[in-house]
Amino acid sequence: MTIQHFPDIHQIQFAGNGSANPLSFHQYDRNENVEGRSMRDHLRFAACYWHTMRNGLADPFGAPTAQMPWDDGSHSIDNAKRRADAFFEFLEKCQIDFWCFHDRDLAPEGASIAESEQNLDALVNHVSALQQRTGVKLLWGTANLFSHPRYMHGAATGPSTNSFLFAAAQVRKALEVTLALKGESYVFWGGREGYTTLLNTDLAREREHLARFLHLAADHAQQVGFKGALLIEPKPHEPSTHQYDSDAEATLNFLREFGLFGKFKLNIETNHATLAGHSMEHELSVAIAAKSLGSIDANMGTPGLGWDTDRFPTDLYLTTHIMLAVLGMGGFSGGGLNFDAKRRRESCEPIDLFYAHIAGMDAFAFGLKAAARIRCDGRFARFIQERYSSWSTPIGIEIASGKRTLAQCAQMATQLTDSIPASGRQEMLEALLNEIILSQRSM
Ligand code: XUL
Ligand code: CO
Repeated sequence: MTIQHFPDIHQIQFAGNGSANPLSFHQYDRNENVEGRSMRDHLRFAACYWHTMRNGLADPFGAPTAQMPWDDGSHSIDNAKRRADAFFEFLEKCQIDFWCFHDRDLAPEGASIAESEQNLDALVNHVSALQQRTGVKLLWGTANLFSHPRYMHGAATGPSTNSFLFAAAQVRKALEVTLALKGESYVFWGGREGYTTLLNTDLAREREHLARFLHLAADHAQQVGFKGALLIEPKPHEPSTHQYDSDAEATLNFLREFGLFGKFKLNIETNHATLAGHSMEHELSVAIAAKSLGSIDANMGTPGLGWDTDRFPTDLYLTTHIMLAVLGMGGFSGGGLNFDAKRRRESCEPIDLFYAHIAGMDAFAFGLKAAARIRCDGRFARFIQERYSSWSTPIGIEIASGKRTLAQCAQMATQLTDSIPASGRQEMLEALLNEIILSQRSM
């Protein structure tokens, strides 16, 4: 490596829970075996280009604060390449195996579609070499269909065909470069695919246009030989007042309604779950029940603030719940844990990028081990099995498999002695969760 952008930082190593070095992993030992696989294979960490390299940490009230010595602030290709160099140095030093990007984070938009595509190609060649040199892989790519003023009313759901066409050009190219970079998935997040006010909106038409757009994208992905998963990332609102793919249930319903189910899976993000008024484990459970969980955007919100604050995920209960869900579905196949997270505006030094990602990685390593202990302990699984045990009796099996009519069910009810159901034992189970999580602290 010629120029070092983080010259004072060596590769972060696992030092264990007692270590006083904040530039070391306390929980994440990438080769440690958990349930027969290495931690690294379970967690499949990714860093995102937009927050890590392009977010100056401005907020609605204040200017950017992030110090980025590698970035001269210009829209030149040289600057874009230097940023990519700094990013891959960061990934290697932080032991992060994957990355994610939007087309416009990576390369500047040009004066025409052709020029934008040339800019992107220049960067794709550059990062392709960086991927090769470092062994870092692309988890997913996406197109930014929300920042440019042309998308202010929506991209696929804009009232004019123009935005649909521009969006088609961007997605076609972004899909193709994701394929060229061997991306494992491709994500659609529709920040403007919703409405600001129903007073000017034909909601039924806009939903149909969104479905048409997704059909065209899926067909194109197939034509060009993209074998990865196509993922939709639900979010209820922000920047729109209402986003059509508002949560996992709504998105799955949308996919079924428009013949898209099976062609798309979901990328579930914690802070979007929070904004939708759900827990992350709720959103994951809904996606997994429909065999549609593709990947995870790992962050967390600040419920009291009510914005998409995209904090680094450091809540051990959250990471434990997420990893319980992931282990429960048999692990990721093409997905992973993408830190769609940004430092606080006050965490403005380059070294904070390391502290932030280390914090998230250690929290997930802890969550993975806690989840494995919960599964090994077996008490939750046994409690749930016992709670539904009547459904494993002949009567339960007959009802569930559709062999009994409502009248027959009603007849059977007359033979029952009415009884009070057993306790749900929520508090006992919450204490058990605490017990298992706490028992890991000394490890
Ligand atoms: C926005 C968000 C996006 C998507 C990719 O809330 O999460 O960064 O992950 O477009
Ligand atoms: Co996201």
